[in-house]
Amino acid sequence: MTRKKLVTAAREGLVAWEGIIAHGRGEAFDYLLGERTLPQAEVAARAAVAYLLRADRPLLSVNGNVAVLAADEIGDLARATRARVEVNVFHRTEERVEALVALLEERGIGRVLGRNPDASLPGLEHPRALSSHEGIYDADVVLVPLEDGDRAEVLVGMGKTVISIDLNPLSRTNRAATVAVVDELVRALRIMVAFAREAKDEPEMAETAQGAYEKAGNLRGVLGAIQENLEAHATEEGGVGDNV
Ligand code: PTJ
Repeated sequence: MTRKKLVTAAREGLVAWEGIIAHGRGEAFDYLLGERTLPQAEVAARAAVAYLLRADRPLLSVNGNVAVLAADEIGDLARATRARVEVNVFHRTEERVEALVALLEERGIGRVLGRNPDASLPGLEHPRALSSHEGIYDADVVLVPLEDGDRAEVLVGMGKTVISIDLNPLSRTNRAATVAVVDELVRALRIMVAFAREAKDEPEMAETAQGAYEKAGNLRGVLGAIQENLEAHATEEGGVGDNV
């Protein structure tokens, strides 16, 4: 169903064709993780929410894949964390930005940014650099699900707290991010929404969640879980298991 949704959306011009390739890469990593949320991802997701709740200017960045797969969850998270939402695509055309903003607005997200960029991220070529002062450019904490590595690095270089959601534990985005949530987009966002609702009026809960996250150890744990999963399959009778 997810694949079909993305392919249909790509034909309609909402999702970039590169987004279909990115999805395939994500699926492959999800198999390696055992298609479940690891405890490490849960810890990272809660820390990510804590950063958003404690931010002055939290911002959720939405690209084609994210709008098509998770518009409702993005809306829920934006409301629970009082974050702004900006459509910010890598493969930019004005028509696609307009269609994605309209899609998010139809799903009940008020005043989505992205139509009229008035700022440029340093070090990126023109269409990829466009952003809004009211949104990504002046945000202090930015959630960038399924982000391209170059842009994630630029945002970190600008001094922002960057939160990634990306199934590839080795991606440049995850390596650059302050908090890397290695989980499937919709699974991760649902955990984040639930925790945001729980912690939004509980500052100590958010502080504890932020303090409980240590990035290097968390990513080591994710790689260890992949290794264990592979070893379990490799030692099953008859060789590899059936989830690949
Ligand atoms: O809509 P645009 O123009 O902004 O383009 C969006 C894509 C995704 C094409 C663009 O940001 C891009 O090129 O991203 P990358 O560099 O391919 O990185 C996307 C990452 O997301 C990869 O590491 C994938 O493994 C991961 N990924 C794909 N689908 C999911 C995912 N992670 C979590 N959940 C998914 N459903």
